[in-house]
Amino acid sequence: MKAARQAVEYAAMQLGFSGMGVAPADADQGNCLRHWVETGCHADMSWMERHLSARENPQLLLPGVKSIIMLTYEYPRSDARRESGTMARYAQGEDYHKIISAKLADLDETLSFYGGEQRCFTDSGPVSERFFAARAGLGWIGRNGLLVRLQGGSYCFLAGILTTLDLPTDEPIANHCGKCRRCEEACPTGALRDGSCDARLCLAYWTIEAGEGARMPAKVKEALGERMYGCDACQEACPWNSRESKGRIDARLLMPAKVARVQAKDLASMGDEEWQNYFAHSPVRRTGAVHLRKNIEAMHSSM
Ligand code: B12
Ligand code: SF4
Ligand code: SF4
Repeated sequence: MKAARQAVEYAAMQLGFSGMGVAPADADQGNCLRHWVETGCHADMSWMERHLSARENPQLLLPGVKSIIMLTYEYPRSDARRESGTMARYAQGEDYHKIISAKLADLDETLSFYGGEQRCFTDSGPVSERFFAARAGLGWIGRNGLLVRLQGGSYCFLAGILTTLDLPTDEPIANHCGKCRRCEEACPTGALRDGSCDARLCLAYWTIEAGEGARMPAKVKEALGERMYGCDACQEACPWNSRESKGRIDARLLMPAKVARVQAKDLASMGDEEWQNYFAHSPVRRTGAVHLRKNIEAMHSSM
């Protein structure tokens, strides 16, 4: 199956992915995930609970799966809205799910040619993407809980392909966090502990995922600052992110000028139609105008 691996790797690089590695599908994930859910760290993300068995056992997603191909796709390294309500770097441009899924479909076709059956995902299925990316040698799981790479740090999306093909696998690399704890120190709410992120305290959870009825605790609100959507503090602090990445950035992931310029207060008072006009193709759309307005209100009441 060396030829299949070479073919998919070549195609992935042509399609703009910046890295690829392969993990064995039966790699032991330990009980970190179960412990995380059982101790309530997933807050009200009940989907994390519902698909726990599948996350722990990829055979439930694709019977006969032998290998998991993990891929990285770069996203912008700067925040275009520094002055007017910040947005997480990953969400600056068009929705990555669509961009990456189309590329994964091409890779699926390549693998089918070699007789494989596949399931593809990019933050769209119950698969522990960071675990398999680290097992595939793409980087290590840092104290910020993210996949950190020697080249490019953590500013990348992860995507993967479960396949029934038995591909040559990669070895994990060493953890290079050493004695550094900058991410833990930089986290405004103390959400990071022992390399794990407690969503109940995480600003990314509160500004992106929290359900309609959830009320932001005072401690979280006080720490919000200018964050309108998502949080990058534990990535900004990481020394591995100050190194440039080799991968090129897809222009569709850059923020359109009109979104970069509009003030948070103007977004909050916009009607639904105008709002759609700003965020029609953005991942922010999934979170919705109501949630974004709530974030902006909380931002202003905490300052
Ligand atoms: C739920 C979720 C969140 C939640 C919870 C965060 C969290 N840390 O889990 C919230 C909404 C808070 C969130 C926030 C963010 N997220 Co998020 N999120 C996810 C999601 C959907 C699942 C993650 C998960 O399973 N969490 C549960 C915990 C327990 O799992 P885990 O930390 O990965 O641990 C596993 C392994 O690491 C392993 N493990 C860890 N330590 C050890 C030790 C040993 C010995 C062993 C054996 C195993 C092991 O075991 C665990 C189970 O497999 C993934 C996509 C996916 N399907 O994987 C994206 C994902 C992790 N998120 C991503 C991003 C970009 C973010 C944000 C940066 C967004 C932002 N800027 O606002 C923040 C960062 C917050 C942070 N520091 O983690 C990217 C990360 C890319 C990268 N380079 O790592 C992902 C991979 C999405 C993607 N496809 O690109 N996220
Ligand atoms: S995303 Fe922000 S709040 Fe969440 S763990 Fe990182 S620094 Fe802390
Ligand atoms: S800031 Fe330091 S401890 Fe945190 S992930 Fe980066 S290198 Fe590791």
